[in-house]
Amino acid sequence: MPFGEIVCGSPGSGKSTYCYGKHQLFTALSRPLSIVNLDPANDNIPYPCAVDLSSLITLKDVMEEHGLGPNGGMLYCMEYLDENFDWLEERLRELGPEAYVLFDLPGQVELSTNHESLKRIVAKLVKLGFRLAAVHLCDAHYITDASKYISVLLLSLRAMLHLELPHVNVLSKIDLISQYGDLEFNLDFYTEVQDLSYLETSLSSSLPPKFAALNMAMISLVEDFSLVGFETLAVEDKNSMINLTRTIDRATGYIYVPPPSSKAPPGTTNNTAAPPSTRANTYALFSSAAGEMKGLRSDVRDVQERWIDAKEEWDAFERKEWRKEGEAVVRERASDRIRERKGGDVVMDG
Ligand SMILES: Nc1nc2c(ncn2[C@@H]2O[C@H](COP(=O)(O)OP(=O)(O)O)[C@@H](O)[C@H]2O)c(=O)[nH]1
Ligand SMILES: [Mg+2]
Repeated sequence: MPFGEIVCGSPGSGKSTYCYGKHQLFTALSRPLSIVNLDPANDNIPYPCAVDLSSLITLKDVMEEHGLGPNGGMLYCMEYLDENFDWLEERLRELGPEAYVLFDLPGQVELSTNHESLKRIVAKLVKLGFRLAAVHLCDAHYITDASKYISVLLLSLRAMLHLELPHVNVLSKIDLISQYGDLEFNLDFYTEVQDLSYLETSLSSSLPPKFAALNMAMISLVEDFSLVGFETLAVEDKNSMINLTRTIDRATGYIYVPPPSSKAPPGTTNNTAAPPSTRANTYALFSSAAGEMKGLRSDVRDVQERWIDAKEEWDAFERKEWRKEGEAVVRERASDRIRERKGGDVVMDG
């Protein structure tokens, strides 16, 4: 039974870049990964596509044929995919039962908050046996302004309630956050969605007084659900990608399932003949998987230090480390060449 991620978020939030980053990371880790592009407006796809929606339908054709604008055209494409789900099913089956699939979605917000097609597509994927998590990307820029932050909280909450999947909210492009000036609170205030009433002052100073009550009502709505929290992502930072991957692996349940080839200790799985994603690995569950996540920058305070408090120092440090690594590679190659040449000489002498 395959696992997968529904990668959603507004246009430009970094969905396709994230898919490409994940492709690079998983290639380095030798972990299987297939990417399905479901965004008919994705022109320059940076990653290798296992399945591409544009071979079923293109936004351009829809717009021309039905006289629709880009937004209506996009919704039409999703409805069309919903109705022709067999096409997708057939291609997904070719990826095999052990596939790990990323679904790169269009950025139209209503798809993940109101429109029924995506919800039906997700339900069909779940019926096929997919274990999915929604990975909802939000540009970290939004946390620099209290009212935008509230809107991002509501949007995330709405997507969580609509898609009804295990949900991982992500503040993307966190590496750019220091460019937008000082944050009013530390990063953990925003990621852990702490006491939102602190935002009251900045909200009432930036909006007319008649909105104050509305703001407070929205704040208490988000707090009542206490569902929303955020991970952070800087796609080019390996540690950031690894931390996020770990969180998602927990959300989908991937970490609890041993790979098909693994030898589980006796008595740790219920039925070794059962399909892999129904075999709960209780051994992993209580020893490592449910334990605390430790890794460089797995704590949001370290993320704050890396990208906000000491960004320049860290940038300089990493540049120095990369240079050292580069020089080591050059030295190694040079000594390999010398060794090869010497080896050649010996043969010639002989
Ligand atoms: N600095 C930075 N830029 C990013 C990051 N992720 C995405 N971007 C940039 O954001 C822009 C939009 O990304 P894209 O993946 O096309 O967004 P999509 O519309 O959600 O698929 C591109 O210019 C990316 O290079 C990130 O983590 N850091
Ligand atoms: Mg995209």
